[in-house]
Amino acid sequence: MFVDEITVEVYGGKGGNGLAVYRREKYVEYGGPWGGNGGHGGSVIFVGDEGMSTLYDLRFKRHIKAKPGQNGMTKGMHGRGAEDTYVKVPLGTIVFTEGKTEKIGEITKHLEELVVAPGGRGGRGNIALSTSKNPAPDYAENGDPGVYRKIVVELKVLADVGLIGYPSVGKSTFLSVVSNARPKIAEYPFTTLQPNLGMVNIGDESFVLADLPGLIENAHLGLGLGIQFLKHIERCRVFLHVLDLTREDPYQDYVTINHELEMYDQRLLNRPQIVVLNKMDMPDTEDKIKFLKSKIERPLYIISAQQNKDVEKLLYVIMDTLKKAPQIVDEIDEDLVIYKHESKEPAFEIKKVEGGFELFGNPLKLLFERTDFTKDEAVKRFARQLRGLGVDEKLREMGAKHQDIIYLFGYEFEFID
Ligand SMILES: Nc1nc2c(ncn2[C@@H]2O[C@H](COP(=O)(O)OP(=O)(O)OP(=O)(O)O)[C@@H](O)[C@H]2O)c(=O)[nH]1
Ligand SMILES: [Mg+2]
Repeated sequence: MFVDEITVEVYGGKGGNGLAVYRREKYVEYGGPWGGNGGHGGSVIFVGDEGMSTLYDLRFKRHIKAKPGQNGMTKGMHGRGAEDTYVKVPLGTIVFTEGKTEKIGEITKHLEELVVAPGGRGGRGNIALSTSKNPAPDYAENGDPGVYRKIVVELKVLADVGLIGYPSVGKSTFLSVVSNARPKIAEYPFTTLQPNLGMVNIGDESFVLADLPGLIENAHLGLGLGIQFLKHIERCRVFLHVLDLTREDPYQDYVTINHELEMYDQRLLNRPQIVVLNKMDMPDTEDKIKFLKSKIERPLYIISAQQNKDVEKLLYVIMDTLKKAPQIVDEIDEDLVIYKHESKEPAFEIKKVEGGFELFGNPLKLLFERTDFTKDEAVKRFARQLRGLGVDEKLREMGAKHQDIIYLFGYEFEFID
């Protein structure tokens, strides 16, 4: 099965918890704080790999989890930060948030990295939390949770030239003759199930050629392998349209394929298109060639891919056409807001509910999760943090009274005023 769009869940690793312990030494009555910080949680990072051409691997990795950071230790030792989890993806991979509302980023170069789920910060231990006012805190911070996200990963093949045509006309054969790529070749239709890319060197120049699965009538409606491939074709700057001289009516094939391009996106008809008549080695092709020449207004190139006949001449024509071809502006990308990691959301929100008030908001949740609620001091600190954010003030403004219930991420507190 061909995969070019896939939803995966990515989990940044949790930061390690900070530790609260005291130094104990013989003959020393009071030890100072002695707990180290938690290590940073690992991130999930996509990395470009020029050797890959599909998202097939991700089909078996729907949940990608990075490792948690190590907890802080005694004697002031910090927990080790977790290693990041790297996932190789092909060049041309675009990552969106769920529902494709926002673009997280895109990978276009070999070894280019994109953090798709950052790991959480490690919690501070009681050494780091000590201040002149409170030189020996008996609490530490919990590590932050890592970012969890459902993402949509999409691949658009990045190729200069795309081979289009009916199944079995010899597209893969052509790619195999002009590049090092070794696509599957066979006499039955739909041999090629996913795009194959090859680098074509000609003189001291080169271009990337994509061998795409064959198209048939109503491909734009999803017939055959369908619309997925039209999406790849969209990005090629030049089309190499292969016609098979052994087929009954190659002219009709030519018309049908162009009609499919038009139905998918009218602008595709304006892309430079080089028409290649393949399988010239077969007998009785003269009449068809003559007929095609009279009907098709574009220049025609007659070759035998299998016997590598007149192929090199064609490569120079392709290179020339490519140099004159306009760059493709990607309209889709321009509409999208690039996803920003730093949030502009308010620190908290308050809603009046039955019997009290409810607090929510991600920044607030983070402070909540950092807090070790088994320690009085840590809870007091959390209360101070809320006051610092202006929560108390806002609650009063909204009419909160002493001992009203405040609901907070599944917990209940009393409002003390
Ligand atoms: N006689 C002759 N046969 C050819 C030539 N080029 C390709 N073929 C044969 O045509 C058949 C189909 O070739 P492929 O290269 O697999 O065709 P394709 O266009 O990639 O087909 P799909 O992947 O199914 O879309 C194979 O049996 C090839 O050996 C040629 O120039 N002459
Ligand atoms: Mg093929």
